[in-house]
Amino acid sequence: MTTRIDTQSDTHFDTEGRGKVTGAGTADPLLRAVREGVRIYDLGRPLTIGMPQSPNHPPFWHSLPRRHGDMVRPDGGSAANDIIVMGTHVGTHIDAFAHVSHEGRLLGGAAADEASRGGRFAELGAHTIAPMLRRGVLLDVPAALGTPEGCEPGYEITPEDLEKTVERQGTPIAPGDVVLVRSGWGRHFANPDRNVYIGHESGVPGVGEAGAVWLADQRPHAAGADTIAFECLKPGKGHSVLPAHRVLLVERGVYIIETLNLEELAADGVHEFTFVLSPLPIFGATGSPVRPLAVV
Ligand code: UVW
Repeated sequence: MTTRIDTQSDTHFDTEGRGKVTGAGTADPLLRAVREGVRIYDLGRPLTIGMPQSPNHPPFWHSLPRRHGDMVRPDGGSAANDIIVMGTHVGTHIDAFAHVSHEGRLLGGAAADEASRGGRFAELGAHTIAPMLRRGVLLDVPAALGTPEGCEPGYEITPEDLEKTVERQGTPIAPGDVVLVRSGWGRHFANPDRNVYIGHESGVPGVGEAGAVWLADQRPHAAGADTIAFECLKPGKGHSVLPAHRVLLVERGVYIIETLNLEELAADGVHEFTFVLSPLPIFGATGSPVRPLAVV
C-alpha cells in the first residue's frame, strides 16, 4: 500500500482535530519535505491468521473475547476488545542481536545462557534497537540479473550479484545505511498455499554466507529481504542452516529485517529512500514485529 501525503498548504488541524492552524514556511528540511508532499511505501505485511510464517516460531492468533454488546455502559456505549498471540519473529519483523548465538556466544562474546538468565536479554534485546531514520537502499537483484520473474527457488545471491546490482542502479552503499535485498520471492506471500512462500520443498532465494560478508563489509546498520528468513534456503533443508544470521547478527552487528514487501518499491524503480522503522520496545525480547516505511 502506498499513501500520498499532500501537505502543499501550511494548513493543518490542531491536536484535538479542531479548527485550523496556519503556519509559515519552515526551515526544518524534514518538515518542509513533508509539507511539499512525500510518497510513503508501506514495507510491512498484514498480520492475519494463517499467513505464511516460519515453523520455528509460535503462530499468529487473533481473537475478539469482548464483543460490542457484551458490556453496555449506562450511556449506551460499548467497546470491543481483542487479543493477539504471536511469536516476535512472525510477519514483518526485526531480529534483535539476542536472537542468534554461535557456539554459545552472542554478539560481543557474551555467553548466551548467562545473557538470558531470568528469561530476558537485558543487553541485546529488542528494547535496545533504536528507532531508525536512515538512508535506505533497495538492491533489486532480479532486475540486475535480468530475471524479472524473480530469482529461482534456492538461488544463492552472491557478492558479485550484489555488486552488479549496486552498479546497475548507481546506488553505492554507505556506512549506516539500511540495505534491502529484493529476490522477487515476495510475490509468493499472498499464495493461498502458505508453504510456497516458506519454500521448504522448493527452497527460497536469498543471500548466502559470502553475500552476508560482502554486505557486512559495507557497514550497513541493518539488512532486510522480501523472504521469510533473509537467507538462501536450499530445497528440502528448511530453516536448518542459517549462515547469514551468524555473520550479520553474531559476528558483525547488523540487524536483520524479514518478510518485507519490496514489490511496490521495485515496480516504481525506487532504489534510494528514507527508511523509517520503530521496533516495539519489548524488554529482553529476541525480536519485534515492525511496519517499516520507505519515504521518497
Ligand atoms: C526465520 O524465520 C528463520 O527468521 P528468524 O531469523 O526471525 O528466526
